[in-house]
Amino acid sequence: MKICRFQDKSSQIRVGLVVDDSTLLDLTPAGISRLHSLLEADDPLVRLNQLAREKLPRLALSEIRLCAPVEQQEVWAAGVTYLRSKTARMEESDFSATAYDKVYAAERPELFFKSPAEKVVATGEPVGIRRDARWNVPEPELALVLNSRGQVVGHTIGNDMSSRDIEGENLLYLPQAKIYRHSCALGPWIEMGATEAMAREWKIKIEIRRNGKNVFAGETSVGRLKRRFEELAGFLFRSQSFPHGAVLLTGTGVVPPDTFTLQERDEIGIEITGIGWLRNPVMLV
Ligand code: DO4
Ligand code: MG
Repeated sequence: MKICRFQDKSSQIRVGLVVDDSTLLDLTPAGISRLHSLLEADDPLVRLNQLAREKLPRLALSEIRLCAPVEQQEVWAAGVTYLRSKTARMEESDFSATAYDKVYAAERPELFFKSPAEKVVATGEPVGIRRDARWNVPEPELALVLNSRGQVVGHTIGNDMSSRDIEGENLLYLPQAKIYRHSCALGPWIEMGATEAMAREWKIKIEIRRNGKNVFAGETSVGRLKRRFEELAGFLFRSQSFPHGAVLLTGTGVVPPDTFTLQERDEIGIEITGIGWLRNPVMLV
């Protein structure tokens, strides 16, 4: 079952239950005005099944605007969790190469802060490439939606936009390579109820179009993620609390060739089978 945040014609942000490719149920008359109450429920699926049986207004997806599926959660990211990410990063960096090698194998994963909720962009909104970087890439990632108890209650699609030249120059520049305006996209909605075993069957696909032509396409499988979801969530919640819950990107397994960099007006499409599509144009920030 898929839940979303959306804006209707009145511009008010509401919560919806997506029923099929073209329709959602507006949960406002059932007293649900925030995702938080669903994510924190003892059994969100039981609650969603009850809501699905209620007589609620049906809206066409074509008539609403989807908002990023985050309210007050911090967005964090795991890194170097796929072999492909480790090798690409070891190639781009001279003196930091061993750091990537070590963290891939270490017990403790790499986790970094990515974005406050209010800076996350939704599907359809532009993601950014830094004007002081010359090598910019998208990172298509499965995102875990965690409640305040650290439980994985849903999944969404994330784009961890990154400046590879800045990161490659010096690993201490990682926050600048990763955190800037429009550097994090999430959406289109949250898929609820899939187990880790189910999610590991999903494919992550990306396509990038420029002037109407495909300039890069790649794919991986969530099954190639080296670490278990609970392991990543467990480390994130160590000596830390998230009263609003958190979103955790799980790392990229698709890296375009070294000759590729994003350009303004490129169109990025990321599909995770089992969730849907996250689509964003690119702008210079
Ligand atoms: O170590 C740098 C970041 C890694 C990352 O974002 C990823 O592997 O997805
Ligand atoms: Mg990443």
